[in-house]
Amino acid sequence: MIRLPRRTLLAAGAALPLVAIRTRPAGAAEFTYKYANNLPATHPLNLRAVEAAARIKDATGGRVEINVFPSNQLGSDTDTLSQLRNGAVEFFTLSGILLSTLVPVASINGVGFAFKDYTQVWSAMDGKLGAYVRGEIDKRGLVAFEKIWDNGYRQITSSAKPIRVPEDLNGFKIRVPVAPLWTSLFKAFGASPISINFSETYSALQTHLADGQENPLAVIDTAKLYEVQKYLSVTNHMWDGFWFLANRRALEALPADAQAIVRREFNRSALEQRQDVAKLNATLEGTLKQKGLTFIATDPAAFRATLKKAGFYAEWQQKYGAEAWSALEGAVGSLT
Ligand code: X2X
Repeated sequence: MIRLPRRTLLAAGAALPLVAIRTRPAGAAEFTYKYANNLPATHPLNLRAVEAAARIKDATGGRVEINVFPSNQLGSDTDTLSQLRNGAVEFFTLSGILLSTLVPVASINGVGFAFKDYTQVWSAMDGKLGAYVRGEIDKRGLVAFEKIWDNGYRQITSSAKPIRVPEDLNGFKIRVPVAPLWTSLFKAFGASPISINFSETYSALQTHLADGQENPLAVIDTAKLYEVQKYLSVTNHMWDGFWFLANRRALEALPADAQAIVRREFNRSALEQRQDVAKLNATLEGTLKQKGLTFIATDPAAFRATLKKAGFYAEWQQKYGAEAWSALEGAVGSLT
């Protein structure tokens, strides 16, 4: 046995706690972050986000662990946006239209019947219009990654009566997400929009607080809204996407290389998720018919004309201002 002077032993002992503080338990991450969203775990957004989180953990050598919380597990969209801002949640995907309660111009992609097709959507959102919106988001202390995720073209469902023509919306009690653009659009149709967070939507339809709602096919399917709705009118009345948002302080707390990895992998998953939704869109009409929904074709020109006549486009042109409106019209052509 080697005899050490007492002084040496004390010094070694004193050093131990320091060593313990510096060393993480094997396998524990240096940064454990939360990513919240409002969609069911089976939606392509969650399937692809889980993949991104696994790639991030791998590529950062286990330093960054991102736990995915689907289905508003951490709170409604309204609550989660507050949590994102104060840092209780580090990442959140939120519809740009809902984000407009904080960043007004972020709802601009939801202007009724603005985008002709997906080619136009992606070239605008990956191009100048998207860059403009991300710049405005940036001013509010949040970071939006470059690639927006697809929610989709929205369609109207109903449990009461089929919506075939714009006049059928007269007095129709329709759940809309909590944002002024949605309320304005359905008021322009003469409907009675009720603002309800997505987390309460299924039960609002089940209890007939609302007779209808509007969402893309992939949401109607994964959230099982077909269980409480009868008709689906193919209106394509607006295109909606989810910005992948980060709390700036939390993102910037990561080492630069890890920040780049996080950004890269979520952007990659966004592109893959867009493809997933495109594939689903090709089959979901059949799936949802089998699950009991009656599909109704509509004439988009008639719906658009109603909006125009009600002054919807003039109102929003004025609200967004000349710069934002010309960024939109630059992508989709004249709307007024
Ligand atoms: O709340 C909705 O309807 C949803 C899921 O489409 C959005 O996030 C806007």
